[in-house]
Amino acid sequence: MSEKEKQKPFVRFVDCGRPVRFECSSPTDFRIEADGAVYAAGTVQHAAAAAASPLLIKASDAATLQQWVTRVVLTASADSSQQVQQVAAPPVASEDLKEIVFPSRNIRSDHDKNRSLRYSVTGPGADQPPTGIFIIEPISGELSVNKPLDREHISNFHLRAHAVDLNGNQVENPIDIVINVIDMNDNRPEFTHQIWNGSVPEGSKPGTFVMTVTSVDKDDPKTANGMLRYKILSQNPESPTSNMFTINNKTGGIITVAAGLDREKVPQYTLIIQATDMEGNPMYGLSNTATAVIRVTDVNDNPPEFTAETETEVCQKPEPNAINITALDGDLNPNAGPFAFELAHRPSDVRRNWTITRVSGDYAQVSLRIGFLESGIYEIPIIITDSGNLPMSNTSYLRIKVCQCDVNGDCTDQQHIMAAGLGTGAIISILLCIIILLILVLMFVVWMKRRDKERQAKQLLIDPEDDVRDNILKYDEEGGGEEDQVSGRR
Ligand SMILES: [Ca+2]
Ligand SMILES: [Ca+2]
Ligand SMILES: [Ca+2]
Ligand SMILES: [Ca+2]
Repeated sequence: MSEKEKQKPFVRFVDCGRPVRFECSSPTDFRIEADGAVYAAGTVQHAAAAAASPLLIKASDAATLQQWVTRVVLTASADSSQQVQQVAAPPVASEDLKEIVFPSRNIRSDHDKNRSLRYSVTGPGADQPPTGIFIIEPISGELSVNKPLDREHISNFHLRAHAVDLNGNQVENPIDIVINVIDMNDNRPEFTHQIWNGSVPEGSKPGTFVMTVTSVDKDDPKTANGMLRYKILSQNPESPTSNMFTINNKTGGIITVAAGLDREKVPQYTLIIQATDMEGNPMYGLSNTATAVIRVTDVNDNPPEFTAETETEVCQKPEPNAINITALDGDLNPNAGPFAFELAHRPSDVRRNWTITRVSGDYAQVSLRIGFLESGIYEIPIIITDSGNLPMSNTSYLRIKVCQCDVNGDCTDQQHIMAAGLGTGAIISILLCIIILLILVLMFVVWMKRRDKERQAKQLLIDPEDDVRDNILKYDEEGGGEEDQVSGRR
């Protein structure tokens, strides 16, 4: 690069009307003016030196805090003896300045000082499909971007620049121009499925792998624009804790992080997963969400039990009375029914007195095995076993009241049932209340009778005016009662 060239800007950036501030990555070799013009501060000998530390130009918008960085690739002229200026120092076009004529670059030959030249560019992006992206001003040699660029579609262009005189004679060898399109973050991460289905057995330990979700970003994965990070936004239901799962932020692998998965309580969880580019930066990154549905699969962790009634009555003599029993298991088949019903071996009289018959998978009948059983209350231990691979069983107690029955098979010794139903204390209390009530009634009747008799006696002997007073005095003096009446009669 000659001294004269150093006085001219070799690339000029435009601010697109924004109040941006330009910065240059190697201020010792280059400088950038406020108007976007880039000057070489020293002599750039070879492109290889520049390629080792690429020249980066940063534009910052102080108002919105947005920043744009673009890279200028410097390559040597095809032949330094040729006087085409910096034709091989191509601009790097950026995706986000799509419709702006940016950056412009003059392709000029020193020959045009003497004669008029006409410039042109050829290759894909110029005269070959996709045509017209790059245009060159024929007289000034200014190269510009004329159409939107999309790195995700075409990441670089190879153009050739030509200079001919007015007679059509080639005055320079054609120059190669490589234009690399700098990636901009113009694509959101996209999940490959909107709904992801996974499953995990209940009771799994923390750290158990569940599933992996995947999102893709069309931007350059070598830049932050295409570097994704995952996170769980929400979990529904938040039971037994709000953080039952965690996600590997780079791989999207979901694992359990807490104990307490119980299908019988929460058979399914729904997670909202978010993927964000710019390495998960919440301020600048673009995000998208998907749903992960995690089914909790059944494990045999519940023994079967009686469905409801565990207390019943039966006649002393067998037939036709059999007791129906049904069982229920919190698990799903085959960890639940069909069930096996069995009388316990102990106490020994259980199997001697009773028999059990399975009617269906979850239904059996208990009946008397012997011809007669004394009235009373019997607790029958029944072992119920489920069909799980590792079966679970449970001993449930059936409380049977054996009673005398009439011809219809109904219990006749109702007083026993009442006695059994009410506690001794309650019965005593009721009897005491009745006795107290009877005493009160008796006292009232006696008092009424005595009053009537007194009245009849006084009416005959004493003046009616003094009657009441005298009666009271007498009552006070002698304490009242039967004696008074008796002495009065005498
Ligand atoms: Ca992106
Ligand atoms: Ca992009
Ligand atoms: Ca079970
Ligand atoms: Ca279960």
